[in-house]
Amino acid sequence: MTEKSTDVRRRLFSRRAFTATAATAAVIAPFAVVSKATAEPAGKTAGKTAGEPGEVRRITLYVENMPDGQMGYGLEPGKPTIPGPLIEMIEGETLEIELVNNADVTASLHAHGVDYEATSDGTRMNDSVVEPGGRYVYTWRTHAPATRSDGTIAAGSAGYWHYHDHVVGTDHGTGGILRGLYGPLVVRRTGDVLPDKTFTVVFNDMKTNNLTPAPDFTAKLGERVEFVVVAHGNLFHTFHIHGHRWADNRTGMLKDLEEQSRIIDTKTTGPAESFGFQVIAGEYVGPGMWMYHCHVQGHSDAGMAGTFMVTGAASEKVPLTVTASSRCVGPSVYVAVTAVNDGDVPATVTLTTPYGTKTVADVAPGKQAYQSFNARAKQIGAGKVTVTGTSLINGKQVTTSYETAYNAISCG
Ligand SMILES: [Cu+2]
Repeated sequence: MTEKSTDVRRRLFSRRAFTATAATAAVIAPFAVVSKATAEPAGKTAGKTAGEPGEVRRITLYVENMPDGQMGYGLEPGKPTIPGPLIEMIEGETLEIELVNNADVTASLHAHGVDYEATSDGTRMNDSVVEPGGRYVYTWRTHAPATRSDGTIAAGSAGYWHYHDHVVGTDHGTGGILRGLYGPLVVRRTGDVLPDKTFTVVFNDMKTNNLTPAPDFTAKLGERVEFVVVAHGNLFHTFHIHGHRWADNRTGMLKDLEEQSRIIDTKTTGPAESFGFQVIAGEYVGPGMWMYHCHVQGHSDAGMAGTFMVTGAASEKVPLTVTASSRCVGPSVYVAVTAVNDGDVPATVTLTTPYGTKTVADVAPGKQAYQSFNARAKQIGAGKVTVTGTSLINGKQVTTSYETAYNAISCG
């Protein structure tokens, strides 16, 4: 027998509180990213891009024990998360990470994708591990793309990478990774479009972010959402998300209309591989509870599935300020109706009264549709006008209706 969809939903939603912290793990962002990102309100994503690389930055990362034998990295003592905090860099930057080991076993920090000396590789072999109670500084460098003297291209560091322990349990960190010592590392290129929010999905053997079922994520319709997907352990996984798709390239976005990168909605990822992409939440599909899951059937059936909840945004309405009034022009009554477009996009506005209807196409943001309707009478009772506005919002045609009253009036 197949499981009823309501049962699936109940199961998927039965531990929301438990996963909330995992979905909102802390973020380490380069200064340039922070200053740019806070310059504009969330949702206004156009033009929000990664800035120039900053100075050498230094952060402190804590390794700690967690309940049930798990372990996590955190930016503050007593606040470890699984996955660990999102660490963002801009190509050209150097990050010094002081790892403080508050756990009861020797731990370390090993990064993928960035440049480092052997003494920053997080292995026992290079003595770059941290005893309980100890601390150690790892240095990660990054670089922009360049042309070598022979004309070939040296790739830049930008990409969706990750970090993890390399010493707990075995000299490969097998125990540390299993217990939760892993996290996302995003290296951006100057000019990259920044997301409104980033979600990390780590398929770790048969768990997702060390949880079963997988955690749930929430975004507003139209928000630019970034997913970082990592696999760990001994299994291959196929990430899939419903209703959304991306380009199979560095950013997940097409650079221009000519780019031929394949558009996909599934990607298979093996141990320590990672990728990332950005989507506009609900674009062309609207709000809803969109499932994401590993598409290896036995894995999804075993709980490697969660939801990407896209809620309706405020901008899902066509915002109009509507006023109506009755007045005398000589002996005749007129009903005047005004609708101001308070939105960010043009709206087609229809004004409807008992005395006639008028449609004004493409009313620009800040502009108004206006009509004074002749009632062809000396007096009228109180009544109502209806105004509808229609706009294309997030690729979807949205119509919103408003009603406003006008007063009774007697002229002449
Ligand atoms: Cu899987």
